[in-house]
Amino acid sequence: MSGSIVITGASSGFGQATARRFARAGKKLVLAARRMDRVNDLVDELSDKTDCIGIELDVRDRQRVSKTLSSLPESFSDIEVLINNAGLALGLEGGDEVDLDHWDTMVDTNIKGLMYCTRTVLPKIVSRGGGHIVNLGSVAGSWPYPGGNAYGGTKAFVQQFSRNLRTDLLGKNVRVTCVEPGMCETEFSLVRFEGDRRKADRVYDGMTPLSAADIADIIFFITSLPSHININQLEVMPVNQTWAPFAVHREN
Ligand code: NDP
Ligand code: 8X3
Repeated sequence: MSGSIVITGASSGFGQATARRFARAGKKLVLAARRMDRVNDLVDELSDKTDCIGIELDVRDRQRVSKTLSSLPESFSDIEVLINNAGLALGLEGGDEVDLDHWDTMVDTNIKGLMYCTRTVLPKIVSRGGGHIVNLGSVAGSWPYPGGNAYGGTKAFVQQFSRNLRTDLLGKNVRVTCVEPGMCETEFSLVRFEGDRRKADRVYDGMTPLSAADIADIIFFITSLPSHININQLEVMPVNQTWAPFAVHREN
């Protein structure tokens, strides 16, 4: 019962690499993002390996998510795996200085967009008799760092939402996994710093971050396990990243 794999945020980073990984295995792909030029390039690249379509989707648009994901061409409409990957961080300012629009955008994309996609696709997965939801969380959902404020909050939502879905879906043969990476060099920091390449590059300077292909391999592994196995959460960091010690402000 091999159905299609829907990947949101397929125009870059993890989404793009995951599409390439699944294409190598001949899986049928639905690739979604806002930047259709990139999605179309990816579809062209992968089309000789597998059946593949691109769809223009802003996950923040509730009506459009519902309409688009409910009206896929028939040969792609049997969705087996949804990879809720579209997401972003904006800024690293402290909570007393932050641009409130940034918080809105992160909540609208990372939380609400992920909910819209899930709510649209999940009944289809249940009615086909099983499948898998993979949500992209982050180490920022478990571990605080300065400037992580709302971004970390959105990823904490993703973590707990994933666990709660597991409990809702007991007996329905649907797997749910929250993948929680640490530092990974994609366009993530370029987006976070609004196109400032120097600032983005400095994040990964002098250390070896994870790559998008590393995360794609992990997602492929999780979804390829025998169907009675559910990886609930998978936290992964580069070896050169760990947690910070407690910070103490001293008066003297
Ligand atoms: P990239 O910036 O490289 O890719 C982000 C993807 O999300 C793009 O394809 C973008 O497509 C898509 N996206 C953003 N906003 C929307 C939207 N409103 N509607 C539809 N698609 C959208 O970053 P990553 O690949 O690194 O990030 C992917 C996920 O992994 C995110 O959820 C991120 O929070 C998470 N993550 C990243 C880590 C890292 O260090 N890189 C670590 C932990 C988690 P487009 O702009 O074309 O719409
Ligand atoms: C992105 C990873 O460590 O920059 O989710 O927050 S981190």
